[in-house]
Amino acid sequence: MEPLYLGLDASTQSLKASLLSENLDVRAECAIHFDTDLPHYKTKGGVIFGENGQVYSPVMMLVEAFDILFDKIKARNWDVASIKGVAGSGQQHASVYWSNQASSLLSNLDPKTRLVDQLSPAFSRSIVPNWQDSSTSKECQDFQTTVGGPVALAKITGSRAHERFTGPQILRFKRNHPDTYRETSRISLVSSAITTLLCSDGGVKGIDESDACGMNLWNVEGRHWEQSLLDLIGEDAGEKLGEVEKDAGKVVGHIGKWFVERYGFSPECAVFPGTGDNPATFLSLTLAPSEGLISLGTSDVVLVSTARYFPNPESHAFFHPARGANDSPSYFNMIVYKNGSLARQHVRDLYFEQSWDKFNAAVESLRPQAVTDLPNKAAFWWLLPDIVPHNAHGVFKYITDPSAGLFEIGAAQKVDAFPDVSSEALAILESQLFNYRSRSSTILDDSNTPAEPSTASLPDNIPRLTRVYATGGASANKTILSLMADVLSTKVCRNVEFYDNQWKDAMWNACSVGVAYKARWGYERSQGREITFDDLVAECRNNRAKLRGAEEPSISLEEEGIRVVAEPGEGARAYERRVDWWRALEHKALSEMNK
Ligand code: XUL
Repeated sequence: MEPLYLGLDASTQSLKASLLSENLDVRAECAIHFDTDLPHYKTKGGVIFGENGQVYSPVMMLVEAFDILFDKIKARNWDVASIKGVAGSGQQHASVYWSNQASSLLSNLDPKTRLVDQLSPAFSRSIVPNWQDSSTSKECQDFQTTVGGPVALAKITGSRAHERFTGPQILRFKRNHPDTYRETSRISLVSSAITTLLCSDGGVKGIDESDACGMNLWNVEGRHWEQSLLDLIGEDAGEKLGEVEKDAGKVVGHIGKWFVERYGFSPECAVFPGTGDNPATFLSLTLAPSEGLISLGTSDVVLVSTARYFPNPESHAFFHPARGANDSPSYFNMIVYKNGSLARQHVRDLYFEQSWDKFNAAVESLRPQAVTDLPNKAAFWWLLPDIVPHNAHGVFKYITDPSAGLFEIGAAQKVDAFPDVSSEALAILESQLFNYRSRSSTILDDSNTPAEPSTASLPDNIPRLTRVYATGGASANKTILSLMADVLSTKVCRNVEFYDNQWKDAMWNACSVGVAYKARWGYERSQGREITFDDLVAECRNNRAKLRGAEEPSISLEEEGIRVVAEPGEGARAYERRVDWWRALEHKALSEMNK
């Protein structure tokens, strides 16, 4: 029987599973969609919108989703008896509150009965606050005041205070519901709650260290809960949060009896620590230091992998999600922008008759083709108050003086619209991509002091990502990908998989696949082999290539599962010289916004 590995992903809207082979081929996937498969919880997009910015989901919806996901897996005859290891991914920041009955209920589950009919009393709080919640502004202020402001909080916890982060959420819960808080025995993140359910041995499993960095509570460099912030919450906050799991590939238990007897899992199937959905995506790409990901979705997200800790109030620094207890620490940094696809679509609809073809044609007709084609127009579309730059709002367009120096903006002229409509398409894309280029370069620039990035003029050849992966809806747009390669001055890649005898765009779910990789790595280590996560994934890819009969056995990653979809052309050199020019314009827009 072929050994298999399972990854689960509890995201905002669904619970998904991916089944992988020993060499990390994705064999099968299935999903439960909360709105449609569990309509009685009455969620929209997986959540319920309450008052005063509250956004949450019912905790029992997640539990019932487990019931029907595993029923579906059984109906599809997945060979669960051959699964050697499993790990879960969960939406970040969201928290689960266990009652003091949790332990005995979890260790005495009846395999003949659904989880939803047994576990309701295991939770002290019936809801899971969602990452879209914005009800904790007061608590965020309190967090920052406690440690001396946003920069200080970012230095300690990897991020300034954010309303969706778990620490401020817990504090608000305690203030509004002190009795229920007192009745709570343990607090999990969604990822560690999944791990707890999978083991069902009575123990509430530790929060994963990478996911703990999304809480505003974890001292990232010291690798412990930040005492001053635990004290701010008070009343046993440390005991409720428990030990953090610092070895991402450790066996934390075996799959529970409920899964063995009800569905036929092997009792030997090992469970590994779950992690957050962004760390899991990071794993699915095995990002090496200086590599990055740009996800072009409703909001745009940029991930930058680094060997050093670079906390900055504009980004979130996370611990690497696949480090063993003895591995040297490394990190990834995440920047989240609200005005992603929404703003691009707005410009398309306003100027290009809702047509991407027309939008793309405008970009292609004007984009720089040579080092001398320096951009001289920029447009900042902050339709929603943005996260980065903090609270930026409004629309600002500039035409700059062609006689000004390379890095200067000269007498930049503010305009309502560009004289040539085609410039609207190029200017929004360039400005968004310059933003990702500029901030990823700041993170990668070793001469910058953490939390106090330099604003001095940068020379040509400022640090850049050595490779960037593009995901999300807009990554299907070839013009956007090609401009991305130019503005970021790097190769743009996508994951591909080999089936029907050819390479095709990988359609699998990155988060559940990323944690299945982690289960595969953890299992290898549990067999007594010391190997890093990245080496294990590379080894599996090589094995796959050999099995496929590829001519070159020690094949490079580029040929085995990763396709370069765009490379920088001549125009890249023009953009390279204009990063500082763009920074000066952003600065100008922000100062005019505040007038
Ligand atoms: C990240 C964030 C979202 C959630 C989505 O900070 O809030 O990406 O992780 O599930």
